[in-house]
Order: sequence, then C-alpha cells, then structure tokens
Amino acid sequence: MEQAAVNISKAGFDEIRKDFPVLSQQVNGHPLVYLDNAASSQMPVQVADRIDRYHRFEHSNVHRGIHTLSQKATDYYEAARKKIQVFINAADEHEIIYTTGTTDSINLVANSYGLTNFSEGDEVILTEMEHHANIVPWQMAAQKTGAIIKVIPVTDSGELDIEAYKKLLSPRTKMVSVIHISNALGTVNPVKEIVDLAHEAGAVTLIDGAQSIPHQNIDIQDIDTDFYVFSAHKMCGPTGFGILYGKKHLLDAMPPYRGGGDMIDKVTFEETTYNEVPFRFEAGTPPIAASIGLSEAIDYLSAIGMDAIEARESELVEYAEAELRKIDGLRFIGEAENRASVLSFVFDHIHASDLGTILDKQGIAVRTGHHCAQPIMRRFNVPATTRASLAFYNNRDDIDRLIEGINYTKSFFE
Ligand code: 7TS
Repeated sequence: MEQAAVNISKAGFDEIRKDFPVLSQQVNGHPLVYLDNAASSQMPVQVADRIDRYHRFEHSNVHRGIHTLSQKATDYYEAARKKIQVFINAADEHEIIYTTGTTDSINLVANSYGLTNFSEGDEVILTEMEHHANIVPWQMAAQKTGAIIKVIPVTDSGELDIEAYKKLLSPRTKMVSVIHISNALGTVNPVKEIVDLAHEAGAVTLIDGAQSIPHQNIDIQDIDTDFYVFSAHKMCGPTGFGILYGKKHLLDAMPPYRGGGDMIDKVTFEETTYNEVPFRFEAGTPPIAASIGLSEAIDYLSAIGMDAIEARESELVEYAEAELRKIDGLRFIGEAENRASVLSFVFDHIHASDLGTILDKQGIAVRTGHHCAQPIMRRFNVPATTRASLAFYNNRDDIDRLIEGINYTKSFFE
C-alpha cells in the first residue's frame, strides 16, 4: 500500500523516521545510527513503492512505442524532467539531461564541452577541496587539449581563498568548476560570487551540487551557473541516476558524448545527424525507473520543504559540533563559518579506520578515509578523517549515540 508523504508542519521530524524502515533495524546487535548520508542517503518507502509499482505494472521502453504502456512510460519519464526543472528553477526542461550521476555529468561536460572548447594554454580552475569526480575528468580533457589546471587554495579553516581565486582568473580561463558543499569538510562555498567572477573573466562555470541539492533550496537561475550537476542517490532517490543541468545555448552547441539509439536524427553509413537537446546526450535505453524514482523523491522532499530541511540540519550540525568539541583530543578538519551537514575529524592517537570499525560494532555507520578528496587531505596533512554526515531524518539521539561510541572507542586507546 502506498503511503503519502508526512506533513512535516503537523508531524515534526521524528515522525518521518517511520518513512525509512532501514533506520529501525539492528546492526551488530544495536539499533542502527546512520551517519553516512553524504555517501548515500536512505530512500523513503514512498520512493521505493513508486519504483516498485513502475516495475510491476507500468514498465515499457520509452520514446519508441506506439502502444499505451510505452506512451505512459514516456510520459512519466518526461514528466520527471519537468519536475526536476521546476525543483531547481531552471528556465527550460530541455536544460535537464539524464546521466548516471554526478561523475557521469562532469565527464559529459569535460568531454563534450572541454574537448571542443579548450586549446593549448587555456586554463581550467578547480579548488583544492574537489571530489576526484571534479578533478580527474578535467585532467583527462587537459591532457588531450593542452589546457592547464589551476587550483584555488583553501585556508586553514577550510574556506576558499577568494582573493587567490581572483588572481587566478585571466582571459585564458575557459572553465571554473567548483564544489558547492564540500563532502570532506562541509564547507558551503559562495558559488554565486564564484560564478559572477568567472563570468566577468569570460569563463564558463560548473557547480558540483552533489552535496548541496539534498540540503538546501537550489535556484539555478539565481546562481546563474552554466552547468550544475548532482546525483539522485544523495537526495532520497535511486543509485545510478543523476542530472546535468546546462544552459540551453551551451548544450545546443555541444557535440554528443555517447552514440547510439535515441540520440540520432538520421543515420546512414556515410553520415549521422543528431537529435536535439537533451535527447542528443541520452543514447540508448535510459534509466526510466530511476527518473520516476527521482521525481517521487522530489515530491517527498518538497512536501517537507527544502527550507525546513536546511533549518533542521543546521540545528543538528550545531548540536553535533558542540557535543564533539567536548571530546578531548578531537580535532575538526574543516571549521568553515558556513558549514553544512558534514563533520570531519581526527584524533592523533586513533586511526580513522579503527574508530570507524569500532563504531560499526556499535551499530553506528560513519565513513572513514579520504572521501575521494585526496588533495584536501594532503592540504591538512592527514591521510584520512572520520566523517559523520547528517540528513533531516537524523536526530539528537543519533548524535548522542555517536558521542558515546567515540568515548567508548577512546577508552581502548588510553
Ligand atoms: N561530488 C561530490 C561533492 C560528492 O560528494 C560525490 C560523492 C561525487 C561528486 C560523486 O558522486 P557519484 O554519485 O557520481 O558517485 N561523494 C561520496 C562521498 O562523500 N562518499 O561516498 C561518495
């Protein structure tokens, strides 16, 4: 039976935990405390049920069939595009391209836009806190074109050095590609300012929104970025699906990245002409069920309200930070003024993986390691951190359990 999303103004955040059955299980003999939301968030039953119903009763391939089921699947698939457009306030639904996730979206831009627009000596500006997904595709494009990667440094508190960024910008800057919220530090970057400065220098921008889309209201037209990318699985949706938003005039001028069915206009052995945007970038049978799942996830998040989610998470982060600060020997990596949902920390005498393993034995799921952001680990001179990352369905009890777990672990090392 399908459940309606909880009305948060009536029910309060603790009520919504019942939408996430995964949270009420025992792990290693303890009630689960899930604090690995930056890696992947959990899926509410409303989204799981919607995907299940599609598979049971509605499945067919899209864009090809004259028959009713195929037409319905196409309608759902395209309605999801419209839903995503409205959710991020993009100007046109054709600016929404389906990909397999943030990584895939960046690879698409680096290959399609980068390989056509970069030449010898052109510059791509990244930051020291990027996820590898926003480093490696640009390096690969730079190797092929002779472009050069420049890096905005990070201050001791984990913020971008905006003055250094201004100095890096030049007429040679072709692309500025920046993480919105750091998955390793939690820093919220001033993306509007970064985009404005890039545009003044004549550069194009990409914002990696993998960690921002689940936590705050995103208004693409207000940020005015040229590209914005995110993954469904970090916002209560399914894995293997994500979005590339791009300004229409840029997408229209970009060549396809992958060839195959659906992305063509006419094919002969001599020549192929291509379909219009966004279909030009969606070769082959697409992730139909996943698009419907993301659409349902957006309905779920919207019913709660992104502003309410942001406020809830800020309150939890503030509480967690204050409680963690009381633990002797704990050192935060990343203490930006403007920080969201991620708490990364180290102890001098406890390795992160030991801490993570002992926490897991107590049913507490955190992530340890370099978080696919090795350059920022090097910047702070640590091989790894322990990272607790929060979602709106976490509560103070989860944080109290984390603190207890850390104190228990510490007792082994003293
Ligand atoms: N960019 C950022 C900022 C991310 O946090 C991640 C995933 C990605 C890109 C890649 O997303 P994907 O969906 O294509 O894999 N971050 C993490 C993390 O912090 N722990 O596991 C995955």
